[in-house]
Amino acid sequence: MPKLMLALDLDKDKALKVVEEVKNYIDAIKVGYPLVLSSSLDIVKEIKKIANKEIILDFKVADIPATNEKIAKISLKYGDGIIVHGFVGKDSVKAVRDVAKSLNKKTIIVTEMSHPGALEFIQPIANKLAEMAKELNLDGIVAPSTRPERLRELKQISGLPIYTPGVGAQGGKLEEIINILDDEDYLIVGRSIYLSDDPKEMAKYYKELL
Ligand code: OMP
Repeated sequence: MPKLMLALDLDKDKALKVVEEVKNYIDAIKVGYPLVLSSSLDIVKEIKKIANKEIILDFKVADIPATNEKIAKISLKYGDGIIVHGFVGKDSVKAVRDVAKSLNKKTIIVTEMSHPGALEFIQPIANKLAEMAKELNLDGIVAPSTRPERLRELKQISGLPIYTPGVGAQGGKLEEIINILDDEDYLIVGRSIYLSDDPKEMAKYYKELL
């Protein structure tokens, strides 16, 4: 069964409340800038206390190798893995991967993004990013649920676990991608769970469909 990853782009109080409500129906959590910048990295520990799930840091790290390395060293004291950008080049991605590997944590790379603007610059290089992910033996790629045919292709190219956002608020349909996903893959859902009137029911709904 593919895993359900809750994206938490919320402030601290709301995030902790949602985690408490949905914890029995989710497998993993993704913490990003809106939450960490409005609280601190300690939020990761607070979430773990409520729900002892895998937590991935969505920091989309995109800097020179020396700075990427520092970001990875600080961030990966918290969380179980980190999301990086690949367009900055292999050396920058390797810098994060090496820190993550030494700590037994995951490095996940963004390939094609799920929003319309992804067609402008990142889609044309996305297959190469998926190839790089394979070559560097990373732990997964982010690929879009909003474009099922691209999701399939990027999964094939990388041969790695997929972390796929876009279902729900961004218009992606779970029924159109469900057959592409394997047990090792993650469906990322944020707003359509945490903005719903009943987050628990929505999380249960996605979990059951998976
Ligand atoms: P919802 O659109 O609210 O379900 O949230 C999707 C989550 O996935 C957000 O945290 C986004 O920042 C993230 N995301 C995308 O939506 N598209 C991408 O291409 C990549 C990501 C990501 O890296 O997680």
